[in-house]
Amino acid sequence: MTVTTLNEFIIERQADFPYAKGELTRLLTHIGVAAKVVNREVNKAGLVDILGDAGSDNIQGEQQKKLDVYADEKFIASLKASGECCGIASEERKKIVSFDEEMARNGKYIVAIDPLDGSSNIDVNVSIGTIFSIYRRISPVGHKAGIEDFLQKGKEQVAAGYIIYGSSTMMVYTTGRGVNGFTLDPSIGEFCLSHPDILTPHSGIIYSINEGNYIKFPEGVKKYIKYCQEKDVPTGRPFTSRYIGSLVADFHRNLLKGGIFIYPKTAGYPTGKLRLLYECNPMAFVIEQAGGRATDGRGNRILDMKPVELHQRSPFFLGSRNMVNKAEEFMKEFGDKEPNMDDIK
Ligand code: AHM
Ligand code: MG
Repeated sequence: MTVTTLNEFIIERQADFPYAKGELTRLLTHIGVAAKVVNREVNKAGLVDILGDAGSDNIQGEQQKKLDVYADEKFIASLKASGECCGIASEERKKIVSFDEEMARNGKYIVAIDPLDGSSNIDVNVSIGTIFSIYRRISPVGHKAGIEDFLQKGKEQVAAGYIIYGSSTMMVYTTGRGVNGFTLDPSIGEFCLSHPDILTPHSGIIYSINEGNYIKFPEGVKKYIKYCQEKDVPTGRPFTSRYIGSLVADFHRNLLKGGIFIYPKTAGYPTGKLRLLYECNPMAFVIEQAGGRATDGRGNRILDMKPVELHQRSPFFLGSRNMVNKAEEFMKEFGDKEPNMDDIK
């Protein structure tokens, strides 16, 4: 049996882009290398003194774990070393990182990244992931990257994907020509093509939402959840509820099996919780390339949103096309206004 490694695949696909000079190829390769390094640490996290709080809060005010810091540093170092990336936006950093070195200033790409998503799951040995999004810079080559390079619409992404550190470690990505998944074979230390041309089912039977927040949800979401729970044999209802609390893991399962993931506006998060640049946009690109949909629940495509700030949040509805359509019908009929915090205390 022949195996295609991630590197072989990336190089083969370079021919898809007639003007490509191998820059994106090198960038993706470096992401793969950093993923292996982070994977090694994630795997042995229970063995060494790397678990626990790093003693600092990230800019979202959420507690940061040591592995978040480690992953952030490794991905940034690897992207810088690629020579193709002039700047990075990371969930872990308030401001963009613009590289000063000449080689990096000549890089044509910028990367938005969530180095270790689902961090609340690290110390309980539950799947976590890295999410990345790549754009062509709009600032002139030779200069440092500027904020305008990062505030591009998601539809301008040239590549995006994620790494899931799960029961197996996988990298799944798209360059706008379908979605491909690679599983890390630890015996040879290579990502091998295991899931070519991933397509998500148009309908599924899984819904993923943090139901603990039920009373904080808009009426449309509450009614949609009830719809998912009702018995209706032709549509496969009641649906199954699955929620890990790691976007990457919840997304990956639903991508392969069919389903819907929702993080709506809530009384606590009036603009949603998930970040547009490095959580919503890359996943939206992947799901659309797999035949699904990603919106804000009000019919607005995630990839069409113009970001106004780096750490902007958005309500997020994504997954199987028919399920997202249905959820949006409920939002339209019953409303998408989140309740007031004072009213639910
Ligand atoms: P993080 O970036 O701090 O890890 O937070 C993002 C995570 C996502 O992985 C997940 O989908 C969501 O937060 C879960 O949030 P909640 O615990 O509110 O359901
Ligand atoms: Mg995150």
